[in-house]
Amino acid sequence: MAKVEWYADFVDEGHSPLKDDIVALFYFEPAAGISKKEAVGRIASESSTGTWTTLFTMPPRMKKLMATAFEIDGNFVKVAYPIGLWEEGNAPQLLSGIAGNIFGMKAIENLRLVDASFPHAYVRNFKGPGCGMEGIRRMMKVKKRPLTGAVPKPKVGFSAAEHAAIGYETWMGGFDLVKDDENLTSTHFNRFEERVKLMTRLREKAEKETGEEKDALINITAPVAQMEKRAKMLHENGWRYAMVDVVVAGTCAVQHMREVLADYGMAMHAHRAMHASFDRNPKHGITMQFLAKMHRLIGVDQIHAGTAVGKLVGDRKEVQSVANVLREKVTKAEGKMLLRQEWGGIKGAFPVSSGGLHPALVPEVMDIFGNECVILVSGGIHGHPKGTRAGAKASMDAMHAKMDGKTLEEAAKKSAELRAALEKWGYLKPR
Ligand code: CAP
Ligand code: MG
Repeated sequence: MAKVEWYADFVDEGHSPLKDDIVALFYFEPAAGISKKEAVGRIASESSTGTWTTLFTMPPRMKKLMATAFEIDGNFVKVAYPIGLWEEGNAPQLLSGIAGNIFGMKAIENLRLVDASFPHAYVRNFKGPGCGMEGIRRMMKVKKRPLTGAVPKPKVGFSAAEHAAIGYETWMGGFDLVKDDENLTSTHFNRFEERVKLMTRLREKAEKETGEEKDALINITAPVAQMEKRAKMLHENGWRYAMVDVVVAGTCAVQHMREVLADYGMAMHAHRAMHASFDRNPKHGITMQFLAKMHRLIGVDQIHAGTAVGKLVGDRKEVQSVANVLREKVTKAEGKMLLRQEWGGIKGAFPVSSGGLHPALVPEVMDIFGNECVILVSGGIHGHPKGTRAGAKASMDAMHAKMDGKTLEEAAKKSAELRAALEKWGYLKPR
């Protein structure tokens, strides 16, 4: 019988990737009756030039564009992709390749894209973060400590005036940033334009009263033309950040808005809502490390990375590897979690730690991330027995205690706000 399929042509365990190849690491489980070799052949084929059957004819250049599965180690496989497969600077096209059809193949029971390493030939087509960590520290005049912020809670429902008033209390408690929640955009009770106007007024008041730089992560997520208008309005009102829900917005929109915001000299805060639909299952989907890598490459300035101690998934090892991907000049390989990545001139981006935090957990988050991060404490300040401003101050006092090498109990002797937070929550790790 004529040869029906050619998946085996995409497997060569002795293959050494070329300098300019993109190398992806997958976790895979073959379906019943499928060998590992057949499975990895399908992964390499379907994510590059192949299809399910042999073909009548093929131009000779195809040979040079085929991906090669070359290192099978248990349920992990590395696949080398010739650089010629990829359009310069087009992130969505890369995802359609190495994170596209392959997740739906019947011959594969489970598949997870763990990481990918990009050669300089690919990285050089991306600009990375416009501000980066240093640019944000200069912009906010925060030299050493983590940046801090909070979302008005409950998530949505406040009028623009109520929202701005809570924002003012947050700033006056010592926080740098007031963040919109991921599902707040422009609702009848809190129109974007109204919120910007009122927040601008209270930002100026808080900056005057504190002498500190204050800003906000105002959510511009919407169809792209609307996002452009919202970015422009933020810029015209002196805001230096904009927030985008990057997973729901999509890679094309994020790439475009990175350009728009960088032209304004503005930083992009990337919320990652929806990420857990594909990154929490250890056997299937796409890791947060890889999502973080793509967004640093595209050029967000900070992105949520988890807490390890809060209410949402992501253990210590994962959040630290995400932080490495975001911050390091060279991300070192880490077992079966991370491939080595040289970032060249691409600036580092801040990991954002948020979700179920309260003052007593701030030092532990700093143990995990160090100071090069953004810490968002939202319910954990608005639930403080003495209110938002006291909650923010309690969190700042906890942060300064950590930086001064003091325990929270010692610091609480001089901070009624921290003492009240400890009395309410202790060291609770919410689920
Ligand atoms: C946190 C939060 C953030 C989560 C997102 C929320 O509020 O505003 O969206 O941190 O998760 O809506 O839950 P709390 P992640 O501080 O009150 O929990 O950071 O893991 O992407
Ligand atoms: Mg939220």
